[in-house]
Amino acid sequence: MTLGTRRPVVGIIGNNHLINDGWPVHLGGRMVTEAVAQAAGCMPIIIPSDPRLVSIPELLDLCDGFLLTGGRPNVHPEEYGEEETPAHGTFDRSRDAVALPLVRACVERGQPFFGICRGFQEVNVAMGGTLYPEIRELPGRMNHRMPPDGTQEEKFALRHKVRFSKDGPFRRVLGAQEVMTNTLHGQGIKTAGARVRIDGHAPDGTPEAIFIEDAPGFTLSVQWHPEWQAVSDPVSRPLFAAFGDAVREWALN
Ligand SMILES: [Mn+2]
Repeated sequence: MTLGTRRPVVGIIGNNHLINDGWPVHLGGRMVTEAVAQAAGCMPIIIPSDPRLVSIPELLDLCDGFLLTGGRPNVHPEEYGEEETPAHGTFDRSRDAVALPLVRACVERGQPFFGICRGFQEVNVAMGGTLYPEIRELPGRMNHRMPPDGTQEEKFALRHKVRFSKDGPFRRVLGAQEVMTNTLHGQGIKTAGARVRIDGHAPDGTPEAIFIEDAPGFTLSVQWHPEWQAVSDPVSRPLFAAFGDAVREWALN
């Protein structure tokens, strides 16, 4: 099969938000759409993450791959069998209801997805893993959250190392054992889900890079934000390029 004039389609699973004092919108950041188009070479479309509006079979059919974005709302702890507390922050139950079954379906089919930040946490929860609501409160952990003040450059500055395992896919894709990344997350993986392999850690032991063991498709997901300067950053670019290659391959088969 050929794709004709269109590029492979990446469905962007973003968040439901209220803007302008209560105006409800489906949101996908421009950094992400630009990264998909310019660094992965695919056509970005923003999916309304609401199970009343879209079904999983339709999404799998319409899109060649999926990008699960970061976002302020966290995966609801009920999804991993824990009670809601104030530390868990805000939620997006509609997104949970789309993203979690979508990840499981993609793993099963070998359809590519790339999880970023909340998306990374979502992949873990979809596979049965759990999260810490606030990792900076754990002994020995650094603060991985976004600096509260400063310019966008300062917020997305490279702030910690991530070290990959010797024989894992991240080292293969990036050609490096260790890289520097930004860090803008409050939550982190507590226990890894079934087949979730932690392939990279921050120096304080926080999981930063995962993939799904024995999954037929692209499943790499990261706790940091590679969409920041995706075209020029030496770590972001190969990740998006590898994702784009996987989506192209899926689209052609
Ligand atoms: Mn981090």
